[in-house]
Amino acid sequence: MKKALITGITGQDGSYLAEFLLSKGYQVYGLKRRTATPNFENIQHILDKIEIISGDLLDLSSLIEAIRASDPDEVYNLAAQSFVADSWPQAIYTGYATGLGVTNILEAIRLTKPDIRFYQASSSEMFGKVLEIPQKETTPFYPRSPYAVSKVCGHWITVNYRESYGMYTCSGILFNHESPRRGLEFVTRKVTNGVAKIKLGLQKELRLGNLDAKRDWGYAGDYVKAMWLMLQQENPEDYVIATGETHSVRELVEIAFDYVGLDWNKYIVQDPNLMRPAEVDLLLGDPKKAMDKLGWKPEITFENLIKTMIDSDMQKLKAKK
Ligand code: NAP
Ligand code: G4F
Repeated sequence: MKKALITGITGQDGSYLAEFLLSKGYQVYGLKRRTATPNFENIQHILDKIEIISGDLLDLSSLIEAIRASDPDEVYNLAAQSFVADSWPQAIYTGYATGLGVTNILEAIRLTKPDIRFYQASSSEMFGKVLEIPQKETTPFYPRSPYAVSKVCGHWITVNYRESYGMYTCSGILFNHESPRRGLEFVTRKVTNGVAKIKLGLQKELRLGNLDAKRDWGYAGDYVKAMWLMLQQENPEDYVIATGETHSVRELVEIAFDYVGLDWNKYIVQDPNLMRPAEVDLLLGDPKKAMDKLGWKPEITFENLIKTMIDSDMQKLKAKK
């Protein structure tokens, strides 16, 4: 039985990856930092099938202990301060967690079990003010937020440990991926939850920032399969994972309000406080390498993804009511 350690197991991707690895027969361990209130919502349904290990990406000793305790074949580093907007007011913390945290986990692996196969959650945010359309593995980075700068650090240290020590380390450069488990602060979930609340009479308006920004949005359940596939190859390499389609926030809003039969113009309020100090205007990925080498492809369309998220938010809100 293969063993995997997932950092960030309570997050969106961690929960889908844990489910996927369990379905492949893995023994799954999840690193969980201490929080004052419980946040097991995404993994509640599989808690009896996985083992939780206490630890924090900022605490090297806890990472070494986590690797000793789980003795994994594969480590998936998904933990991060992942909300771009908060990376300006928390630039230093983001640098520690999202950037230096990657060096911590790589050091823990190098010192304990260097033949572990390692996955790093790199991000399309690294392309930032894009230097090429569409973006692929060879496109240079131009990060536009403290988050993206930290991810570039995490990305290159992953490449560096591969080249310096011959370790099996891969980065997946994942474009935005969403699901009903997406945090409420990210724009897709903010919109689907807001639309559901408006439809149910629980909210009167939805305040958003930049409606012109474009993203290549996919489904998280599809993307975790690519993470696993990267670690099953003969040689470690980096891959872009994307749908190859881009949509604006305005299109997202239109699709969402249309689905519940409402006119979005009546409810959307543009709020200057939600504009970012530096924006990433357009992301569009080219997943050709992943399709050719990994045999990976996205399964769910953008429109269906948004509809599924609205259905799920409706259900949750009705259950609460
Ligand atoms: P998420 O829902 O925000 O989950 C982040 C996870 O990291 C949570 O489990 C969180 O734990 C944990 N974490 C944060 N700081 C930690 C620390 N210091 N020590 C240990 N754990 C810590 O993020 P996601 O959407 O699943 O994304 C997973 C990873 O992929 C992240 O690295 C993100 O930056 C990257 N990424 C995401 C996307 C996307 O579109 N979703 C695209 C590209 C890359 P708590 O529950 O305690 O907060
Ligand atoms: O949903 P977002 O906050 O995601 P963003 O910034 O693209 O980052 C996500 O994807 C990255 C991959 O490219 C990940 F690395 C990262 O961890 C995270 O998962 O914002 C998307 C767009 C932005 O252009 C933002 O300015 O939506 C725009 N937007 C407009 N109004 C808004 C809002 N974003 C948020 N969160 N909230 C708004 O009210």
